[in-house]
Amino acid sequence: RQKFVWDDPFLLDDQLSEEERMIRDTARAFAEEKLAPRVIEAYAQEKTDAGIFREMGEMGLLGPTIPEEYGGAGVGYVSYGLIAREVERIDSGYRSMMSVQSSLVMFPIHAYGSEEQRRKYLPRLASGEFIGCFGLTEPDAGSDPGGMKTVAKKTAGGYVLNGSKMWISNAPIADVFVVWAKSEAHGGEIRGFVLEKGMKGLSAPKIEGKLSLRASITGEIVMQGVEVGEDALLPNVQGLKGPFGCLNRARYGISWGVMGAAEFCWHAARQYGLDRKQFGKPLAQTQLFQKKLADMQTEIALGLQGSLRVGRLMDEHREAPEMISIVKRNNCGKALDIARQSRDMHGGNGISQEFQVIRHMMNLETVNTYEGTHDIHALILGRAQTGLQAFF
Ligand code: TGC
Ligand code: FAD
Repeated sequence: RQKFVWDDPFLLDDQLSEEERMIRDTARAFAEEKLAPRVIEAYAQEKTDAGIFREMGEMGLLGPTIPEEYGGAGVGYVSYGLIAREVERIDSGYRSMMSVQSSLVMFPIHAYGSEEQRRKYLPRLASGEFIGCFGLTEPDAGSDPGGMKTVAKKTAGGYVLNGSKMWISNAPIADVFVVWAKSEAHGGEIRGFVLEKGMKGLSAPKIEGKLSLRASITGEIVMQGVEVGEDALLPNVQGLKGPFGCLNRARYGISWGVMGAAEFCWHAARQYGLDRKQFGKPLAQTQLFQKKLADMQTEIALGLQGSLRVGRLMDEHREAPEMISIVKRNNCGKALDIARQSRDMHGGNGISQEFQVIRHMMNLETVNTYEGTHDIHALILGRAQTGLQAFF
C-alpha cells in the first residue's frame, strides 16, 4: 500500500523540480523567520514595515520571473506561485505587498516599458530599494475599470494627468506609481504611465480604518495636474489588455497564496482538535470535526493541483485568462470557507489574535474581492462558455 501523506495528499512535492523545491524552502524559511514573528503586532497596530521590501529583495522574492539582467531571479511561474503560498501562509497582506511589486509594477515595466524605463526602475524594485504601486481602481470604477475617469492630456513635452485612484496597495509608501489613464492624444484609449513620488500634484493618502489586510498599507492616488515627460508613458501597450495582462500574473499568484493561508487554517484546526478535549475525548475524534478536516484537505489538494497546472501552462506560454479566473475564483472562495470553518472549530479561542485564524479569515475577505471579485470571475467564465456577456 502506498503511504498516504496527510498534508500532501497528491504528493505535490514530487511534481516540483529540485530548483522549485529549493525556492519554496527558501521562501518558507524567510516567512517563518522574518515575517511570522512580527505579524500579530503588525496586524493589531495596523503597521506596515516598509523594510520588508528590502528583506524580500535580498532573498530574491521580488519580481522572481523578471530576467536576471534587470535584477530578477529569472525563474518560472510555478516558483512564483510557491513563493506566494509561503508568504501568504503567514499573512495575505505580506503576499499583497510582494505580488503588487512583482506582478503589477515590475511586470508592466518589463513587458510594456522602454529599455530606459526597465534599466531605471527594475533593479531598484527587485532589491526593494523602490516600492511600487498599481493604480487601476477608482472611486466610481472598480469591477468596471473601463469606466475610469483619470485622463492624460498631451502637453508640449509630455502629458498632464488628472484623476484619482482608490484602494491602492502600497500607495502611501510608494516611490513608483504605475497608473492607468485615458489618453486624449491616443483617442481616449487607456495607457499606462510611470509616476514618481514627489511629483508636483501627486499625493497618496492612507485609507484608515481597514479591518482586513491590516499589515499591508492601502491608499488613494490623487493626481491634480501632474506633469510628466514623454518618457513616463509605457510605450508598448494600449487599451485594457495592458492592466489585464498584469492582473493575469497577480491573480495566478493569489490562487497559490490563498492556499497557503488555507493550509495554515487547516493545520491549526487539526492541531486544536487533537489538543482540546470535550465530553471526555479530543474534538478531533468526533465525526463532524473529521468531516470538516476532510473537506479542507480535499479542497486544498485540488486547489493546489489546479494552480500547479496553470503555472506549468504559463511557463509554456499556453495559458488563457479564463484558466486563471477558475483558480483565482475557486481557491479564494474555498480558502475563505476554510478560514471561517477553522475559526468556528477553535470555539471562543478562534476569535483571539493568538490563534491567528480570524486574521486570515478577515484578510481573505479582501482577497476574494480584489483582482476581480468572486462573482466577476464567474461572469468571465460564464461569458467564455455561452458567448454571452452578462456584465451589463
Ligand atoms: P473586455 O471587453 O472583456 O476586454 C477589454 C480588452 O481587454 C482584453 N482582456 C484581456 N487581456 C489580457 N488578459 C485578460 N485577462 C483580459 N481580459 C480582457 C480583451 O481582449 C480586450 O482587448 P481588445 O484588444 O479587444 O480591446 O473588457 P470589459 O470592460 O468588458 O471587462 C469586463 C471584466 C469584468 C472582465 C473586467 O473589467 C474585469 O476583470 N474586472 C475586474 C477588475 C479588476 O480585477 N480589478 C483589479 C484592480 S487591481 C487590484 O485589485 C490589485 S490588489 C493586489 C494586491 O494587493 O495583491
Ligand atoms: P464593485 O465593483 O462596486 O462591486 C461591488 C459588488 O457588486 C461586488 O460583489 C461585485 O461582485 C458586484 N458586481 C459588480 N459588477 C457586477 C455585475 N456586472 N454583475 C453582478 N455583480 C456585480 N485596486 C487597484 O487598482 N490596485 C490595488 O493595488 C488595489 N489594492 C486593493 C487593496 C484592498 C485592501 C482592497 C479592498 C481593494 C484593492 N483594489 C486595488 C481594488 C479592488 O480591485 C476592487 O475593490 C475590486 O476590483 C472591486 O471593485 P469595487 O470595490 O469598486 O466593487
